[in-house]
Amino acid sequence: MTDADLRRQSIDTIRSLAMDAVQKANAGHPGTAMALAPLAYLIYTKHLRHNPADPAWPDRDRFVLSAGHAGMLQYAVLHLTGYDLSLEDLQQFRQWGSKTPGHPERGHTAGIEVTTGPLGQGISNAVGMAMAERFLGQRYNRPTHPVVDHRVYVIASDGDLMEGVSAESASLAGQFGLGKVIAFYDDNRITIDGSTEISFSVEDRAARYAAQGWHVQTVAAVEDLDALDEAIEAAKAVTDRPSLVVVRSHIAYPAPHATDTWKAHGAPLGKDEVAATKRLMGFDPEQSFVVPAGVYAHMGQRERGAALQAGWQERFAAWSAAFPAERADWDQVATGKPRPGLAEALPVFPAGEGVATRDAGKKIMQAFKGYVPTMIGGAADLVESTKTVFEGGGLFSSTHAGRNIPFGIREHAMGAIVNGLAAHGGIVKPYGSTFLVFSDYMRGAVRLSALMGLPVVWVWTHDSLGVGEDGPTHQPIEHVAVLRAIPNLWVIRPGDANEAAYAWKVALEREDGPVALILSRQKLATLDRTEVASAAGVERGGYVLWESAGTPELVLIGTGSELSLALDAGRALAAQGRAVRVVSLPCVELFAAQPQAYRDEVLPPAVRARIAVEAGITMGWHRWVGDAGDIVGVDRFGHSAPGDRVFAEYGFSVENVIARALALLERA
Ligand SMILES: Cc1ncc(C[n+]2csc(CCOP(=O)(O)OP(=O)(O)O)c2C)c(N)n1
Ligand SMILES: [Mg+2]
Repeated sequence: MTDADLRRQSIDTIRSLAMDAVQKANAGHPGTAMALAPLAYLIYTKHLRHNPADPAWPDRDRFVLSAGHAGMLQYAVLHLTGYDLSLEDLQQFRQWGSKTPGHPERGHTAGIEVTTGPLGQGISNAVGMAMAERFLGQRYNRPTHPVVDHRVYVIASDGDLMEGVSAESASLAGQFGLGKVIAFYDDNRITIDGSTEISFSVEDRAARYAAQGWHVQTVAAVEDLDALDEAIEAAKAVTDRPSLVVVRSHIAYPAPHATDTWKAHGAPLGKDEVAATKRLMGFDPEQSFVVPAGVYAHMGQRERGAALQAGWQERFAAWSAAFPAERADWDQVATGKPRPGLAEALPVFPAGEGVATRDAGKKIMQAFKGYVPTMIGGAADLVESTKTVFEGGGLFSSTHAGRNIPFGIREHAMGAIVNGLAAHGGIVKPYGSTFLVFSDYMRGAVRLSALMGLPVVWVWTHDSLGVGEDGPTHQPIEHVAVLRAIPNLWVIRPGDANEAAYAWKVALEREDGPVALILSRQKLATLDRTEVASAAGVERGGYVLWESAGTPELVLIGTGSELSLALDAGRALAAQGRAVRVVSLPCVELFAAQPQAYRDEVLPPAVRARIAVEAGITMGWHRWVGDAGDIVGVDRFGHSAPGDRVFAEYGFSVENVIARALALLERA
């Protein structure tokens, strides 16, 4: 068999595995996996610098299948190139407990870098990965000793390019000149609802990317391996701009009836069409999951991968010997933890002074920045407002990988890029920030950060009615509650500057998922911790802040800007002879994770008169106040006026909280 025959047979094996797996599962997306088999084959066997035996090798090239629905394409290639993914695993495609879920999932399957499926995310994650590569390369590489030097390959579909998030991230990739990004756009002119003639034919995609600063090439046929190869080599040679290769393909090729039909996107081809396609490709139509002799040997990458990694290991060893301090830093960063001493370095804020938690955050960041030297991030054009910055850290640009990323007004891409920074590894830990009200604009990425368990920080400021004059468009009402609804996302709304310091500590120390910090625009009284409990209670999610003498008959629960309101009301009620406890509950998720005994200690089940005070929708609070409790919240939109006035009008006053408490005590 000639080499060309082997290539052809290998590519057809990918197609046949994709058809078979989808057919067996009776669900999935065969068409694009089949059509793009030549591209995936060429990337994985020739260009991608990877080692199937060690998918976590730090300097490997990254590969992202942004068109996650074509997951079988990647599974088939991972199997054939030697990853820990067996033929049986492919046969279990989309089944309970299998290594081959319906869309690729990070941490679940060897060789999958990020979870994809929500279109537009993967290609945006790739931008973050390339930024991580740039930052770490600048930090660690020394002349003649490159230890961070790898590319990020992406396959994207029409949907990826249609989704706005990809336009935002492409704009940033162009701005920063991320030459390590090589993206392939599958120009198959078809989506689920039919031809792109109806929805995506006027826009010139190649021109759009060129206008965004990308190096753009076109390959007329994905079947033309030589042309593809040439384009990839040219893309590699362009190092000052990201590359897009527009590749014309025909969905489900070479299926005789399904090719170029939208039906082939998301449904099995059917037994007859699978058989007909196999006949065309010279495969036995009676058999499934067949890998012809010679294909494993031809596609296997363990040998090439081991050699590539060994070469790097040698450079790394030489670098380690020449630069022991850098190596020690590398090892510390590789732990994923802040440097020792972080807790002691956090500032303690004096009582009395009013400090907005966003301002406290700025001070806290300066205090800890040396303990997380590879932490980078930024705001969506709101540094002046969210106060998130590493002073002296420099800006991230096309010429310098500073610690402060100017994301511009691109919340959604910021979310996906921060996820990419985290997924790359070595960035401990990335963050993104904007107004809380615009967390909606990045929610798709935030959800994925939680699903992937990425250790990232979302910093959202201007957290309630306290935003004031900007009015209802800028006053987040339902946001904290709907963020709490995302599993595995910890949402912390600190009640004063010292709680903010502990909130940051929790965020920096969490390793298995994202943490959201909800900070205030307006000043909050810094509580006198000699009179109330230590803010360290934040680490348990909730704690008894203060209580009057005697067994409590009433519990007031506060978060964020409403904490001191709850405290003031509690003290006033105590002065009237009531036995009152005030609980700070800045992080519901952490509190819920505490042992029942601790939770009962803080919120004694016997005390049924409980009031929660939070300037947001009441949804979710019933769990903590119980069916006999009450909630001072906001179940309508806000209002344009000075913040104090809006708070007062909406019932966030000591008088109202006292009145509601007394009414509750009457009822209970
Ligand atoms: C954000 C998002 N919206 C919708 C979907 C559902 N969906 C999956 S694939 C797809 C479009 C398919 O067209 P294309 O992206 O061109 O992929 P192809 O069928 O050509 O492989 C859609 C709408 C999704 N996965 N993500
Ligand atoms: Mg398409």
